[in-house]
This record gives sequence, structure tokens and C-alpha cells, in this order.
Amino acid sequence: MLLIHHWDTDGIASAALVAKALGLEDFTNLSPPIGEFRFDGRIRKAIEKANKIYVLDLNLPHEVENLEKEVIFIDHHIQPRIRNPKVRQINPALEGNDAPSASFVVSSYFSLWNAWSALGAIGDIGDRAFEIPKVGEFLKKEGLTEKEALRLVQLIDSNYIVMERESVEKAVEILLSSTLRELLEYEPWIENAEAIEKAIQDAFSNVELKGNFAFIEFTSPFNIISKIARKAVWEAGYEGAIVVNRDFHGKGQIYFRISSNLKERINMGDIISALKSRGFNAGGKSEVLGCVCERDRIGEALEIINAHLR
Ligand SMILES: [Mn+2]
Repeated sequence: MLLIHHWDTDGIASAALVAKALGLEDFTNLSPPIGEFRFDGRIRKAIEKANKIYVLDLNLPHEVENLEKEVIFIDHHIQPRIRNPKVRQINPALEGNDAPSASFVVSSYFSLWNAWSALGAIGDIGDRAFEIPKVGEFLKKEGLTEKEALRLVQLIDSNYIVMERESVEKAVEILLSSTLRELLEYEPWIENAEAIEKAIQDAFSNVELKGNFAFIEFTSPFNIISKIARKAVWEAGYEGAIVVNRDFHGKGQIYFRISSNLKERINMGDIISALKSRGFNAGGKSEVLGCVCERDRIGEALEIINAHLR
């Protein structure tokens, strides 16, 4: 049995739920390379050896179209219907119903609900999950406050933020073999969370003000750039934040967020197109833009962004 799951709390909780629902003693669980939505060689090799495969919280329908193995594909992202008859696709979004998390879809599929179901939802939609009655119900059953639940999500997510794929994968077993109360004291995750917090603080000590925008340059192997931009705009009150990680595992990482009242005046789509037309790998939505590039092209990308802001 092979479980392939997203690297975040929802993916990890979903995998733990499947393992528990099936009473699995012997299984392999793998996550794609962090930040890359694809099956790599390591996953492909494991697929060859597996009899049955679960794919959880990964919006990768194309990756299973050509598999000759029995696959249960459980997700909540909007995605096309999978045509491969060997794949059973369980996704309420196919019928236009949304689920807050894959953990909710797994729980309703197996009729197994517990605090992990709730954590998946809190991981994916944050505070808004507390408005869902089932979330409150299963936290209460476990004796967890909302604050403790948020802390657990922070601890579980710390594994992918520090970019450790093996720790992400190990987290499934740790969930299965510990109480959530114990996990609040789990030292390796607490250390991760502290290191992440420190890296964010360090980055903030380098804020430069450009108009009403924050310009923040830092260097870290942690995937914290979106958190820093969010903090600058949502908490520190800047109208926009341009954040640069000068060396993220050998690449430049750029993230640009604007406050929602600037959406009318700054057309993020135009900036993304401009970057793409110059060969940059960029994407985003109306309020955010992310770009990964060669380190020696960071200046060029920033120049393109700046040209649109003038
Ligand atoms: Mn999810």
C-alpha cells in the first residue's frame, strides 16, 4: 500500500486518516519534492512496487491518467475528471460541492472523523475553519482549544517550511503513534517553528521603505517568503511588499503582495505576463505574484515589477 500526499498539514492528516481507517500496519507514504507539484523518480519507483495507491490532497490528476495500478484519488481542489478506469476519484468539487480540506473528504469517505479531520481544515483555511461545526466538535472531543489546534498546524507545517521532505513523510507515522497533546511538546517540530520564527524576524529587520511599500531582502533556505509578504501587508500595514530571497536552494525567489485596496490600481496579471514574456517562471492572483529565477536575474525581474509601479 502506497500513500502519496501533499506536504502540508491537510496532506499529512489525510494520510494518517487513511492509514487508521484501513488499519494499515505496513505502508509507505511519500510526498512530492516540496514546492513541486509532480511525481518524481522516487515516487514513480514506489508506484511500480505498490499494489494499491492512495493519492491525497494533491491536485495532480494528469499524473495518474496513465497508471496501470488501482488508485484511489481523494482531493478537494477543482480539477478535471480522471478518465483512467483504474482510478477512483473522490472529490466533491466534481459535483460543484466544496470541502474545506482533503481530510474532510477522507473522513466522510471512510466515516472516520477525529481531530485530524479538523486539523486538515484549519491547515487549509485557517481561522475560518472554526466556523465549521465539525471542526469545533472534534477539537472538543480531543480536549483541544482553537489556539492549540493552530499551534499544532504550525508545528506540522514546520516540516515543509524548513524544506525537509523526509520529516514531512515521517510526520504521518508520528501522528499515528502520538496523542495531539504529546505533539504540542514534540521537540523537533518546536525547534523547526523557532528557527522559522527567527528567520522571519531576521528578514523583517531588513525592511526598506519605498513609498508605502516594504522592500525586504533576505537569504534563507526556508520557504517563508509568502509568510513575510503577508505579515508586511496584513499585520505591519504596508500597502504592498516586495520580498526577495536571494538564495533559496540556489535560486532567487521573489514575492510581491499588495493590499486589496490597491487591486484596482495595480494590474498583477499584467506584471505576471510581462515577467513570463521575458522567460521568467511567474504566477499568482490579483493580489500576489511569485517568481523563481536564476539568482543573477533577480535585478531584471525587480526592474520589470518596478516599471509597472511607476
Ligand atoms: Mn488541502
